[in-house]
Amino acid sequence: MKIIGEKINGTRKRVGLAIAERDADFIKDLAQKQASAGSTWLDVNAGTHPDREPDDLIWLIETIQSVVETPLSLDSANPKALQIAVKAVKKTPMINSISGEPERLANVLPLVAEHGCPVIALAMDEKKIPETAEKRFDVITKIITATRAHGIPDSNLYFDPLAMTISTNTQSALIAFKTMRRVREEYPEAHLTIGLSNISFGLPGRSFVNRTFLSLAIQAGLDSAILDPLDREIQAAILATELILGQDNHCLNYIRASRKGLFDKTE
Ligand code: THG
Repeated sequence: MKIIGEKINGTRKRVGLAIAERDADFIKDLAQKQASAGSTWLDVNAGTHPDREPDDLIWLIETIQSVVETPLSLDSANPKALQIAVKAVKKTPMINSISGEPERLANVLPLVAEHGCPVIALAMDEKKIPETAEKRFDVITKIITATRAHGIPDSNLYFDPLAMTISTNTQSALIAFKTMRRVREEYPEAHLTIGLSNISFGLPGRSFVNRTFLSLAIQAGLDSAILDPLDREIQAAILATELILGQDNHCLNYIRASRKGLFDKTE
């Protein structure tokens, strides 16, 4: 399971403030903690000001890269910001994200192909999220036709089936799982990812919902996720799920985490 650390996101209040005030120490600390917690990529989202996004993104990238070597996941819907950001990174970044929207595909796929980037593709069109797994899969097929035409290998694709909140549609998780299983069958080289915390929005006891969803999603084929890597209970749930599903040879990862104190009580 590859983790994309979610914490450097300008839509979070404290991070938005740090970006506005150019509080480098706060961002560096988030970068170091998430890197030590085993993130494969650190998501970098500058927030919601389109006019300031390119400058904010560059400052974030340079600040993060001054303390960690972990590759970044450039989280922006703006192709121009992505183009500028790709030039500022030291290591090949993940692009988060494309969708079935023709304009976004046309603008971003050349960049992805040229730099050999892994890329997250949302199972949605021009800002519309299909209601059924079948229709989400159709969007995914449309995307993969376009990525293949640009010479992008399926193994660089991370499809995000989109976890809509269960409180507004009780079938949301099932739709995501069904989409994932279909991708696993039809495009076995492609990967799957998901933004974990959406699923529980508006519900009490969110962490229980998130963790249980994550375990079931791993069984449906999820092999990466955008989540809080500093959450020990999420980390423990991932390790226990992989252990149970026979994905942890000789139980090594599970036992190693135990030796490092992951299951120790903190108080
Ligand atoms: N798919 C893809 N990319 C994404 C998402 C997705 N990027 C953004 C988002 N969704 C994932 N990132 C975050 C980052 C932080 C938080 C949630 C998702 C977060 N949320 C707090 C919470 O849920 O309680 C509230 C905010 C706060 O702490 O201030 O921290 O789905 N491809």
